[in-house]
Amino acid sequence: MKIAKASVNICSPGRNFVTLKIETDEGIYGLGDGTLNGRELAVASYLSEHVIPCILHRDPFQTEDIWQYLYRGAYWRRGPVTMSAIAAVDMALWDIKGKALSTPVYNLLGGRSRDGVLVYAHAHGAGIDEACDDVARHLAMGYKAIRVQSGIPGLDATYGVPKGGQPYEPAERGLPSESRWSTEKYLNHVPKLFARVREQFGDDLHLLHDCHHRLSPIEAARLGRELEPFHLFWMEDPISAEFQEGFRVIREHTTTPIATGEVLNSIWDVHELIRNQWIDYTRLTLTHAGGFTALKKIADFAGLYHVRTGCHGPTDLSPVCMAAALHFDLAIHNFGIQEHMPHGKETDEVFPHSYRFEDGYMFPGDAPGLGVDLDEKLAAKFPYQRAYLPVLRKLDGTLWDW
Ligand code: EZ4
Ligand code: CO
Repeated sequence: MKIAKASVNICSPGRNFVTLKIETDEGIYGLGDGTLNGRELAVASYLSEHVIPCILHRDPFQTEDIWQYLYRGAYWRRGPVTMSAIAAVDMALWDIKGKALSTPVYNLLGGRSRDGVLVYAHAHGAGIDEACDDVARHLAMGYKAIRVQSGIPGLDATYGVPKGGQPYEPAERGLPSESRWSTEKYLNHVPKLFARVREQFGDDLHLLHDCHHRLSPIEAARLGRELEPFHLFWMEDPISAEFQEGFRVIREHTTTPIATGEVLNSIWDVHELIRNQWIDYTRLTLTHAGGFTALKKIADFAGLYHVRTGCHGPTDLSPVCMAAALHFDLAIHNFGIQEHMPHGKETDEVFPHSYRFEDGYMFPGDAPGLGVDLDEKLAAKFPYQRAYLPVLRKLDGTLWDW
């Protein structure tokens, strides 16, 4: 079997997605997600102009050699654009392998290591009362793990809390919006939020929180320590993820488990964090970190240090990535949890899939390959629209990490 053709689909059914379709001379095709929120066209042109011409006529079963060719062979390595493009190819090739062998991809990764994939939902509210109502709503849906974010008194907008009642969606169409930030107000508020949530909902529920890169190591240490009585599953991205050594300070001060890595792209971005046992969960995703071929190695390395996985799973990764993540999560040994932000109706219709949610767990389904498709006719009705993530400034106007 040979790769006969490959094409990039860019569509916007609710938000932008970049999908690579690889077709073989035997009529089998595979899909890969290359979506990079706010920088979609960079990955699309990297694929069309620089990657597709190099993979034609190759054997699609050679996932390791093709991965090495695109990574080592390109001389220029790493970074979100490159690694998302490599991931899209890798995912599509594993999809082809599964379809050619008539088996779901998880069987090619070691087979099922568990019955289902524990997922966490997002609960949020303008204040503590509203956030608690949203936790109750997600509990009623069956979720066993819930991330909680709430508005901060004195700040107009906060990460993870949408304006109005709609689901949280990080990207906004048009140019980037700007909002203001105060670390002091945030640090004073968050322990109160979790005190209330634990008091109201008891000990069984797994609670998570995303600091979204905004603190210094010692500020994160203070927050982690103050959250200890509420036993979080994890405190996510307390500081900017590329500052690997900064995590040492946090670790020395608190037993609150730490997760990071959704913006990281390779083993070289996390190996100090893992080797020094400064984190408990890696957040790297298949799409932004080079696909199955790369993430399997990162997970195996992390497993040696009792670090588990918690793949990023926002709406800005397509259902192709969600499907791929569920195969990965079901198969690897040191799986921790999977983020689940359900896609909107339009997205789900453009990407029909076999995965499903039931009683707090997700299941990839038993369709051969990834079990996800792209309805290209329907996708054409939703053309790309420029969109960006917001930009953040401190109250005095200093540019800050969003
Ligand atoms: O801000 O996916 O844990 N989830 C997150 C996400 C990220 C977006 C960025 O595109 O932090 O909401
Ligand atoms: Co996050």
